[in-house]
Amino acid sequence: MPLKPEQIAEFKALGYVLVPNLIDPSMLDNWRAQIRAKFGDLSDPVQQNAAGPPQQHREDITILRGFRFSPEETQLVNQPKVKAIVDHMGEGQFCGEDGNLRLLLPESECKWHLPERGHIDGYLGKRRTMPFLLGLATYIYDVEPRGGGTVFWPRSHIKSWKFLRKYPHHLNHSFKDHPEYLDMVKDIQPVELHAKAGDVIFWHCNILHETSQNTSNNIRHGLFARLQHKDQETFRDEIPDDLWKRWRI
Ligand SMILES: O=C(O)CCC(=O)C(=O)O
Ligand SMILES: [Fe+2]
Repeated sequence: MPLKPEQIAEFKALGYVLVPNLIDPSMLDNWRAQIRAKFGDLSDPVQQNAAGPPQQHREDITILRGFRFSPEETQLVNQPKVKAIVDHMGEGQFCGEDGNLRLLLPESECKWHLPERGHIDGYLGKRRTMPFLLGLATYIYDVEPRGGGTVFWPRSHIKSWKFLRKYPHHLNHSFKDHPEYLDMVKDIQPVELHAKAGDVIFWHCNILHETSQNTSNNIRHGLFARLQHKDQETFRDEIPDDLWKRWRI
């Protein structure tokens, strides 16, 4: 089941698309059971810490590092409806393994606000381990508004591409803090993508996005996978004259 034409149009225009209901409820139950079996009761702060310490810059984020669902058929990238869409978007050229499970802990007493800045997963400064990628995100439990949905800056993938066309040497830097880039994206209203468990967000590697804040009472369980292009080494420094050159949509 590939994307519908209007979903492709949305992905191209906004830089992301949220597709409802791509994971079977039985698989969601399987994932929840695997997480419980491995980490116990994650609502207990001691268990959260044991599963992965808070991030230095964000005490409310814990990444369950290195954890992968098993067997492989249970991984996000191998869910039939997800795989069909990924294969369609890149004609089978996107590959990679399951991503990180990121917990966003509730701060129910805090006032919710949008993040001020975003980051870009592709073109990651000097290391640039994955310059070209397709991002996937799903939530393992429903995420309500202000409950920790990832925030995206719509259409910023096009701004990133235009910036790099003008300043190709910035491929080697993290250009997201460049004054001219900041000026290009300053009028964009970021959007919090809250969603039901099992909806999947597909996003372009140039899109600005950021972890939000969770003022609900529930832990946000986010599963994020980054699928690289299998031939990325052959075009590592390319800034294409057509943004959709390597895509098949
Ligand atoms: O935690 C989030 O909502 C965003 C995660 C993210 O930026 C990433 O995995 O690349
Ligand atoms: Fe990211």
